[in-house]
Amino acid sequence: MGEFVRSERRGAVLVVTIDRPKALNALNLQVLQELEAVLADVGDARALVLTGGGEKAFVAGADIAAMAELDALTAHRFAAYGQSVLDKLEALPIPTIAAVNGFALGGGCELSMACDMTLASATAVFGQPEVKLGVIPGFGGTQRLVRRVGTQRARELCFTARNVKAEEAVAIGLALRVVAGNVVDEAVALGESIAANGPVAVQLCKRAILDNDGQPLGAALVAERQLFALCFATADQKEGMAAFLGKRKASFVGK
Ligand code: DAK
Repeated sequence: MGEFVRSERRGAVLVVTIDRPKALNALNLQVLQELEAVLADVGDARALVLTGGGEKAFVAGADIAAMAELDALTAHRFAAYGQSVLDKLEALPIPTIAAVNGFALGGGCELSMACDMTLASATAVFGQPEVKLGVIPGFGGTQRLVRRVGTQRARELCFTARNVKAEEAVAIGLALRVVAGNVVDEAVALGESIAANGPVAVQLCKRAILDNDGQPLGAALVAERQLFALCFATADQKEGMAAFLGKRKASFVGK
């Protein structure tokens, strides 16, 4: 367990909390390193929920005090490392859910977009305010934001640096839905509902969607049918179909 990043199992779901409330959970090098270490060992969890500690923030961005010390070379290294950690999060085999419980600004918004889905509390605020600081998004914001909300909206959000509240975040596709109650509980419930399905099939769905983003349809469909065929090499496919035909609940083993 790190100083700023902790994880706990809730059933089949691993809940990872970035907990540095004095700086509204801002991402410095140590936070990124601790997050990378947690991502490297998710055990047999079937879904991961990522959230922020404290009442106010998911993550209020990259650490501005730390960034203020960078030169061009160290800024490039910091961005490359941050991008690599977010890439690992995005490529995690199991589904990931960002439970956004307050400010998700700059690197925090980018972190939420590296997750498969985002649930927003009523107090969630998203945005890419980097241009107010004289920099551009450095952890993938100019790229993943386009994929989530489209080119025109991404341009508007990056150029204006304006904040986006929870309802609007849902309307533009930045979040899946607004949660009235506890957003982490709701994210865990979503993770548990996913965990009830065939784990290999869920993981291959993720692969099919992620690996083929932006590919021509023909090539993507070739990849999809290869992954579909792969399912037939698993015990879970046999169990899932036998359970349906036997009118009973499937018991998946993840193989
Ligand atoms: N970094 C460091 N400290 C932060 C922080 C941050 N991003 N956000 C908040 N804090 C600290 C505040 O300094 C304050 O510390 P103390 O003064 O108490 O010591 C404490 O958290 C509480 O914050 P506030 O007092 O400001 O709280 P408020 O409720 O008044 O305001 C706020 C909340 C979220 C609106 C405000 O804190 C705020 O505007 N924060 C900054 C948000 C922001 O601009 N985030 C984007 C950061 S830029 C790159 C790599 C990465 C990136 C860019 C380039 N390369 C290397 C190329 C990414 C950039 C970003 O993420």
